[in-house]
Amino acid sequence: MITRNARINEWIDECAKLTCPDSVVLIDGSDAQRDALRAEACSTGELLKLNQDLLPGCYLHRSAVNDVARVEDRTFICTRTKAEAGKINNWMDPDECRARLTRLFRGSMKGRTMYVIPYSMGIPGSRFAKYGVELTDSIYVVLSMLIMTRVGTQVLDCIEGDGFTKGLHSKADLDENERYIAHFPETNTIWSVNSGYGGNVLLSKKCLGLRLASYLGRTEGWMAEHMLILEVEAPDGHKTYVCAAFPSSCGKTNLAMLIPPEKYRKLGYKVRTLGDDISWLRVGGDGRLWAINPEHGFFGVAPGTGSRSNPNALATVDRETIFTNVCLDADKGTVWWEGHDDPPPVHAVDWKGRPWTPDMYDKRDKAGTSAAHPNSRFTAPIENCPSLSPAYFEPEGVPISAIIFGGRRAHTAPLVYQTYGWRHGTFAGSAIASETTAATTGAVGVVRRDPMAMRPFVGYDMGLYWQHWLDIGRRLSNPPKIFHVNWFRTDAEGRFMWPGYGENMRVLEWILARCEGKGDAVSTPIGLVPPEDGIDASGLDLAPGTMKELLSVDTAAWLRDCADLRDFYSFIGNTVPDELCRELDGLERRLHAAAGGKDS
Ligand code: OXD
Ligand code: MN
Repeated sequence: MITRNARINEWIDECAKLTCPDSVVLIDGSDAQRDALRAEACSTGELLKLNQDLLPGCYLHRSAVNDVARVEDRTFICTRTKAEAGKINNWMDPDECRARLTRLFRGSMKGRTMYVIPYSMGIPGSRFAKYGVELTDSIYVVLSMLIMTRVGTQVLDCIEGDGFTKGLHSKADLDENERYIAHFPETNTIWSVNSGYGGNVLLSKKCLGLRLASYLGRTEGWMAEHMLILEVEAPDGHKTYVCAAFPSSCGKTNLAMLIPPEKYRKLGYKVRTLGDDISWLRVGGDGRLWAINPEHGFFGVAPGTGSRSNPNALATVDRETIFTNVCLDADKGTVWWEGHDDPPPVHAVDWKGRPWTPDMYDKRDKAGTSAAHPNSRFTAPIENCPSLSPAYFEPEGVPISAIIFGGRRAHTAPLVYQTYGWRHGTFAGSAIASETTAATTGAVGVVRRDPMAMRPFVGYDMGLYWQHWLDIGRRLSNPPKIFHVNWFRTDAEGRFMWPGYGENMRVLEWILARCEGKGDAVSTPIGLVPPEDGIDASGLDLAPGTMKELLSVDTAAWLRDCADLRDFYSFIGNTVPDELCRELDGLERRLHAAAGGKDS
């Protein structure tokens, strides 16, 4: 008997009969068990122990070369009908999917141990926590889950009956052609097979934390969002909480760990971190929107992390961290990646385990020739973060004053604008888009619509998800104000016009002022934009006219964007809420009026 919960035991038995492990081991959350697993993983080469004097408790893992990222094309939502999964998600009939994956799981754990990981998303026992049990044949997954979530027998005590998400994961033989990440929302189950990459196999994160949670949130009246949470303390001690959603590679972890420029620090401003990836949001008794970060660690992208972009992240990963697919400094037993402060190691070993020198780098084949894989990661305990807010530990979370959406837009979106209210804000979220860069695709400026930065993570139909946003808004008597930012606007030479990173505090300052009914704003067709002197640019070395340009609204570009959004809405289909269609009509009308006004 593995646990005292008969439902959990029955399910473990069923999965063990299918996958045939040599033994079944319960993960109890103890340091002793963790240490034994670390030692075992080092003995098999699954982990490499780093220099324990310089990086105590830190290890390096190298994944299979074909298994380095989330696989959206192999991720399925298996609802009874295809319509429930919607147009964006891949869908498979649940019976067909179970049959197909049963073949792959059959005997897949022979010669291996099946680990049983009971974990909690949120503080165990709190009203907002959700529980999961993940069965896996990977020690890397166990050790990563111990960092990313709250794991152990105390979680089992919180689970009643089948009130938990069932997650079954097997590395199997890592066959990329038979790799599946399948979600069964109706039975609260996840099956993941043939991958070892975090986003596909740490089933707490994207699978439960966003896809199943968004589905549960719709039926239970709350929201699961791809959002960071941060706290800003003003000089008078007043604390404001902000959530922000950005598509991948738009700097969520950096914003979550922002250090204000010296000028703000001297004035007494403080920014603290509550989360960098997932927010679960509920309507409070006070009519405000309350957020928790249900995770317990960071699974961040290593390349680009340096003392300019994110000193707090650097300090977070100097102990008890698992690095995946970064570069090894073979002399020092430490790690390195592109964008690190240090020069490349003399004896560097790249993410594939081969000797590496800087001259091998070819930007046309970044992944194949960089020392660290562009999607190499750190998995680090949240409590390591120097800027962690004590409010992270509040079981009921924090009241949110502002929601910030953002994307990577070279021209269209201004540095910041405020929407006219929850409905217009929901519309702005539905329209989030990010432009791909030449470095990643070869085609500059290809717009990928990524509504609320949730395109790969909504566990049901996108139109119904937007309706859920509108429905939640109606229950909020004091809703957060909704903003849109764009740190990535470029000039005629393609150079970024805004310095970003810590200087984003200047934009936050305007946002916070707006939340308090202060701060000037100019009404434009797209929303409320700061006047040219509305953002404090003192001490920044901006060329004359830059702020004007950053805050300008290019009517023609916006009209083109509206046409693209109209196509996207048609693709989503007739579940797109009428209210959002009317918002789109209104925006187009205002833009035409502005364009007409200018022409005449
Ligand atoms: C992501 C991540 O892919 O957080 O969004 O890993
Ligand atoms: Mn993410």
